Amino acid sequence: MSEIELYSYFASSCTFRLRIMLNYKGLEYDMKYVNLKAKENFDENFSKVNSMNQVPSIRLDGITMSQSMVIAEYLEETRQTEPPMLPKDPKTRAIVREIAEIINSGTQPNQNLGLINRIEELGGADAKMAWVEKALFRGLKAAEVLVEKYGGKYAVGDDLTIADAFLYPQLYSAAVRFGLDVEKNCPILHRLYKTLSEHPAVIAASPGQQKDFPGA
Ligand SMILES: N[C@@H](CCC(=O)N[C@@H](CS)C(=O)NCC(=O)O)C(=O)O
Repeated sequence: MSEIELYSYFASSCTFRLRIMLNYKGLEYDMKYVNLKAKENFDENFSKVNSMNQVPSIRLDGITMSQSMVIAEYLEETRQTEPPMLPKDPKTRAIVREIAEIINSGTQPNQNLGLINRIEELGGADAKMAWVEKALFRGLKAAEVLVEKYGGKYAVGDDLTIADAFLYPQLYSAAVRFGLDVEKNCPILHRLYKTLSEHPAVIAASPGQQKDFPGA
């Protein structure tokens, strides 16, 4: 058994962020699968792991913690790589966090399953898709401005950072889950998406590579 356990669902973009980080850092981790479609996140036992009834959660160093941004920072503080995923220069570090937060608090919550299902109930499938497209591109276009200014090979400079770990799953959701035209709306992020999709840490973290992927 590994010293790290990750509560994961193949299609969860928030968990995908941490799978990328854990892979990039070369850390061994065991998976605990939580099927969101089957609402296993609302099981009593899982409520004790994550009181928001969401994934991801992680068990390591004798504690269980939730919220992917918090976990990402903890992993970086306790298992730093060289070069680090949070750059040492405070200004560059702030840009990385800004991009991650645009995704974490400004974009992903607007595509969460419960919310978009409710929009569909109230307004139908077209209303749901119109909402998703508007909300996702509002966040992604904001991130694109920063990547245009500060990006290099990756989102910020030439090294993979937490910004990439947060951006890639959101771009994947936009393109694959919702079938949106990322290339047309965010050409710079689309190039980054293509670059990242060839990184081994990203490939191994992808939904289709997960053991709980339907048909895997
Ligand atoms: N801010 C949280 C968001 C977690 C989150 O929204 N998780 C989604 C999957 S990506 C989830 O579990 N959704 C099921 C639900 O909310 O019922 C984080 O970054 O960890």
